[in-house]
Amino acid sequence: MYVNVRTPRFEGVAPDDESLTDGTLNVYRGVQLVDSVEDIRANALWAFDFPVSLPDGEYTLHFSFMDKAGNTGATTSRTFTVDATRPVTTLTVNPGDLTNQAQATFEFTSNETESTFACSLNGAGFSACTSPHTVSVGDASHEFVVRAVDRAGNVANVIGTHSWRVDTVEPSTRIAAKPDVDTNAPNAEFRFESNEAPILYECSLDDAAFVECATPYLLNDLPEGAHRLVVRARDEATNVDTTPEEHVWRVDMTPPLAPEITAPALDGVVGSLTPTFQGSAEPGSQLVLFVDGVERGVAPVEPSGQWRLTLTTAISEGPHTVSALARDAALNEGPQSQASAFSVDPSINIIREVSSRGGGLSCAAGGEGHVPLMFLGWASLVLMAARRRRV
Ligand SMILES: [Ca+2]
Ligand SMILES: [Ca+2]
Ligand SMILES: [Ca+2]
Repeated sequence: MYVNVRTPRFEGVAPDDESLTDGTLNVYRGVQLVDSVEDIRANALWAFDFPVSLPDGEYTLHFSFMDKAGNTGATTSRTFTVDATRPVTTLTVNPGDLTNQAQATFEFTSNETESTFACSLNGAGFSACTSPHTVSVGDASHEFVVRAVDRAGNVANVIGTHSWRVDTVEPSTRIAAKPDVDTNAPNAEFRFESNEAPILYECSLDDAAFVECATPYLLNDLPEGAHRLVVRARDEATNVDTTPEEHVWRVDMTPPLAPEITAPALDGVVGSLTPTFQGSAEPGSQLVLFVDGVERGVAPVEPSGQWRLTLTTAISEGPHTVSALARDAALNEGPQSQASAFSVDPSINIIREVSSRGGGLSCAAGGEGHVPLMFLGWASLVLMAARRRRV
């Protein structure tokens, strides 16, 4: 048997025998006598605490009575082990400081064989447990304590404790700042946000593998063309946002070519003080029109490459020049086209009107091209329009 005190208590009942005198109890460690207790009264219950402090170890006790003739009677022998030393508990496996697993498994040992263990979770009472020991807990901070109890019943004062946090919820990701969908900048700056902190981000640029990326996230010297950045937040418990955010944009550093102006034709004559201009330019770009070097309007260029712009404010009669440039979606501006001369002469409208009322007379006064020398009669009106084509 095991005892956990150094001065164990011995108890017994002496046989009811008038022929016996007092008894003697000898305690041995191996063959060495540790101490003797004599004068144990016969014919009675007897009990005493052993008078000598016994170091931890195995002992044998011999207990016997002597009869009145001096003969030693039958000897009773017992072995016992003194263990008054508390065991030491060691926690060998724990779930780490932070985990995304609701189940946590602990493994623990004692420095003494045949120890038993008692476990406590979050301050609850200790209950018997064995290693490995698994607990299921929710998203929160937790504390686990385990202590060994040796064969003699000594409870460890060196206990295993572990505090940890469970986080099973994946974080969210938001792109808070990003480049324009169309940009002429080869560098891009992103900013990310999440509902958790501290937080890490992982980025995938143009379908490359995800790599850790801090916010702000700067990209330099991107080649022209389409780009796609996918970003996902990853919390410290390694939960990853399974619905990443993405941004698609295009780097365009190439300005459009100078537009072509097809109407009015070079040196053409228009009748309107708010003439309509037409031509072609880079599809999808914006056409910026200049009359006499002054910007007079902006018009979209159709996917076909055609554009058309009618002035909204009048220009004066007489000679003018028109030129244009194209500005693409990334705001690259191409060169201005060479200035093209044209004239405004409202009188050709009268010619056109006269022509249409007179019927049957061909007239090229459609707002473009030249008007040849003509002579027309209508009522009392006689009008001569003379133009010399300058080619
Ligand atoms: Ca012990
Ligand atoms: Ca989380
Ligand atoms: Ca471009």
